[in-house]
Amino acid sequence: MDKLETLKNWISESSRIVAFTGAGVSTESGIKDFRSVDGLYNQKFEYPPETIISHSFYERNPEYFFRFYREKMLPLGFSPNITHRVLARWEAEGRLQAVVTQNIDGLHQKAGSQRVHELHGSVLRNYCVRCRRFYPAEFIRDAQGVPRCSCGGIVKPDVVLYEEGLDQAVIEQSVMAIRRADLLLVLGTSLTVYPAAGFLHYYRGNRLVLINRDETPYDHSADLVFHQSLGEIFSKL
Ligand code: CNA
Repeated sequence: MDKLETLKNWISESSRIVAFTGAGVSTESGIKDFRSVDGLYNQKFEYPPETIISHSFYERNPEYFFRFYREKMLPLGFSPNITHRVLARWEAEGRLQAVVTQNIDGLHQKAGSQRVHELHGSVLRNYCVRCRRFYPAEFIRDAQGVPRCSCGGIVKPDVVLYEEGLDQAVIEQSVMAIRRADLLLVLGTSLTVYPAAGFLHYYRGNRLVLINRDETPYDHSADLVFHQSLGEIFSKL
């Protein structure tokens, strides 16, 4: 049986699918990832993205951080693609238990997914670091320089920066979903960012499917691997 047929069979036999997603799920919506040949890493900046969106860089140089963030990290006005939509459909059909995502773009929810665990937060939520007042993403986009609350505090995106810890409740929900999964789909992630990539180790089943254009360090431990574009595969599912 060919690989796609196997995948289709596994999907139809599953009722607790978990999708573990990364930036590659959103490239076909027009949002750049970090590591593809045309990703953010390969554009010319004074520092690599991971330096700029680290906690210490944000503390030292908030002006620069927000300039980069506004230009490159604030993906407003994009629409979900076929992969987001199929995952949402499977949840509505009772087949998919949860999406665990490293993405911060909110596109899974925009496609209709309800159980989405956002390991790295979301650009759609922003809070004043002093009074905790909430601000929408448009406020960050439209502000000049460092966005400030009416109380004077910096309005910080609810996004986990490098050097910052993940939210404990989100970790627990993600681990629980992955442990209980009968089929784990790992989609569009280079699996190089930790601790997120390590979550795969919580899976106990024997149907680990990896769909990613480039090779990943986990290819050898997957039960089925596709080095293809997600749109190509999901348009057939
Ligand atoms: P990454 O390290 O940039 O890897 C993305 C992977 O996706 C690469 O290995 C590509 O080969 C693959 N890929 C790209 N497009 C496709 C496609 N159409 N079909 C199949 N595979 C594809 O991204 P990760 O998510 O692994 O890295 C984690 C970082 C990136 C997280 O902290 C994210 O928050 C951060 N990020 C998020 C977004 C977003 O929210 N959309 C965008 C850019 C970076």
